[in-house]
Amino acid sequence: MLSILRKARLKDKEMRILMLGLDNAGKTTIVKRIMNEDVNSVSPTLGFIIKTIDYDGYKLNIWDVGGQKTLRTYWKNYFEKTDTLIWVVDATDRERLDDCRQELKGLLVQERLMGASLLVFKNKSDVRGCMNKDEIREGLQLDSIRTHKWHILPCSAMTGANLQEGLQWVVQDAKDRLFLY
Ligand code: G3D
Repeated sequence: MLSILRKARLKDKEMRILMLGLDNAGKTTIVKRIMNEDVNSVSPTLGFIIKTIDYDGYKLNIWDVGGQKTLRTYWKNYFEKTDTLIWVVDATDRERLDDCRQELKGLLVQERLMGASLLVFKNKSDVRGCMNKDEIREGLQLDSIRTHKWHILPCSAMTGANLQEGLQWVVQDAKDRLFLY
């Protein structure tokens, strides 16, 4: 049933994207950069922000939800109808990589997120000495994911690098799914 509804929406070229990650990963800055807004005035997201972007003929509704530990229990309220989960990782935060892996693992077993694809944004890639793609891939144990189609992209909300490529992947994945069902 869920997949039929999802397909109907994809046919309408409308997608629901849930952007999650630990606090300070750069979620809000990514959304602002994509929207061409000022990225120097970002304050922590205490609730959620929804932004709609038109991309390649698709209407992308991006939900940016606060990632502080106290807010993570509310994440589940946003799972419904998610087409793509964008998991944002702070590539400079080695100390919390394990925490980051556990939070992601917890999401991927959620029934209401089954059927959603996963894009991992390795954010803050502009910072020298940050973790590389393989370190994040191994640290998050991405290769062991069997339940979701996934992809990892290094990006920077500061420079804007690879953000459009990320949206392109999201839209291409939606197009591919229309043929799969
Ligand atoms: P969040 O929404 O995931 O909690 P924010 O994260 O978007 O609030 O970003 C947290 C901090 O990381 C901000 O710095 C922001 O400027 C910085 N940041 C976000 N993305 C990047 C990036 O790609 N590169 C670099 N170098 N910094 C980034 P402050 O100083 O305001 O806390």
